Amino acid sequence: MTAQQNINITVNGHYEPAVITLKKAIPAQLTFTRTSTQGCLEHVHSKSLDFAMDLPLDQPQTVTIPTDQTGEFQFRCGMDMVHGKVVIEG
Ligand SMILES: [Cu+2]
Repeated sequence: MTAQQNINITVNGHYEPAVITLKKAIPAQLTFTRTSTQGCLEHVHSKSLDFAMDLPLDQPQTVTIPTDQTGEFQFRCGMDMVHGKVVIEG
């Protein structure tokens, strides 16, 4: 039984990994670390996961996301050009 789901995402012109699969009802955190000035990825946001934050270079930023619903939830860069998604499975 996993008590917590902690996912590290590297932001390096894109999101890696770009697809993150999580289990429903287990608390989850995403930690974004931007390691490149490439692109317009200094901001990340998600309407469906209800977060928005800046990503200072080489400073990991962590957000807690809801896991109460199954489905696919997109997150995007500041200009909505680069996408990633969280898939929550039951
Ligand atoms: Cu962008």
